[in-house]
Amino acid sequence: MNASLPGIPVSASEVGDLFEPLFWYIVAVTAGGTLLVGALLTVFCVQYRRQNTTGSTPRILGSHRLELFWTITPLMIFLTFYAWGVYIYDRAVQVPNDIPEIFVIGKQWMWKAQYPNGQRVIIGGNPANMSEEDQKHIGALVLPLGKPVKVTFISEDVIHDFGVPAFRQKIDVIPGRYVSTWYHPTKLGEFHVFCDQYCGTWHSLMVGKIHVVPPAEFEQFLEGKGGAHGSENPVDGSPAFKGWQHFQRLQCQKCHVPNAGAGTREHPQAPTLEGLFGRTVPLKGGTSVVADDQYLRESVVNPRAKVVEGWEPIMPGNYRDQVTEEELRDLVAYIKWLKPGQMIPPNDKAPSLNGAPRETKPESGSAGGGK
Ligand code: HEC
Ligand SMILES: [Cu+2]
Repeated sequence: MNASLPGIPVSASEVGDLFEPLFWYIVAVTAGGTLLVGALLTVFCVQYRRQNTTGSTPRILGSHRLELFWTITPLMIFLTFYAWGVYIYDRAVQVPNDIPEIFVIGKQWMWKAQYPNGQRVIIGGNPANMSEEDQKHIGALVLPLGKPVKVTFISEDVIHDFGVPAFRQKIDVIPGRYVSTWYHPTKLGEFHVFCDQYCGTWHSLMVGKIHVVPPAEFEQFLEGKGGAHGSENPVDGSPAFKGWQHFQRLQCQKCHVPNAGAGTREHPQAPTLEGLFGRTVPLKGGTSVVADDQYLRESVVNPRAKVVEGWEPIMPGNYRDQVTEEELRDLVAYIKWLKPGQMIPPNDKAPSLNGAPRETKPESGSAGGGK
């Protein structure tokens, strides 16, 4: 249903469209229940009022059949809310595979979004408190019509919540943990984003817009021609490419060399990171863990939490002080991209919507890892 009633935003996503009928069904059933009870109350009050003042009231005993009827009937009706709700909830939380991933960081008091090719936008916030670079990216979260996207969130500081009324979706954004949802926009237009979790003085600045645009316009925006949506800048490198730069700056390659253990160096100090993503990693103590985004992030900021079997816990434990959540995300993107023999990303201008490292500015001399 899309009648735009006052106070009820239009529904503009697949989950929103699924949710609308359920919402109106619950409104109808509960309103119907209220009216029925009210009407019966009125009728009974009139019909069974005390009419004469003599004699005693008749004694009426309960009926089990009646009790069961008016207990089980409403129960069954209300359980339909549950069944229908579970179906939609499941749809909302199960992120489809193989859809592009946008990464959003909540930060007092703005949202920083990054697209797979490195395009960035900043939503909300006070321009006076932003770096000049960030100010150039103030805009809206641009999404393509009819194409589902995955959105992964993390917070730099306190708990925030990314709420999109038109999509009928909101998700808590928590420090130290990646959480994901997905949006499938079904309508063109501009829709509100709110921070739905009180997060300090300028909580009210953590608001902005989502622009749903035709896919062709979305591609243009990714390439940096997004004038109407903010972010006029050309893309300055994919997350994986930036991650590789941080990798070198932080000297990770002093220990993590290509093909560690396969004879590249006599005594490698650390396991190779190539092909790590998605693998099952044996841990000291006999347990194991699948190397997902969360594990990669934790391995960098808290290396003692899970120590890889067969290696000494010598990795420095203070990287969290040296990188922002954004830079951490780039590092994770770089490690995810690493396949055997890929330690040094290609230095070309190939389009990289799959997130492969690339750069758009020529760079002199690569201080590549493991040379
Ligand atoms: C002083 C050497 C050293 C440095 C520098 C170092 N690491 Fe490590 N790293 C290790 C060792 C040893 C392990 C395996 C033991 C463990 O889990 O702590 C490891 C484990 C890891 C793992 C988990 C590997 C797996 O197979 O599960 C990741 C991811 C990682 N490091 C990333 C990084 C990144 C990113 C940097 C730079 C910011 C870095 N490391 C810097 C020594 C180092
Ligand atoms: Cu907030």
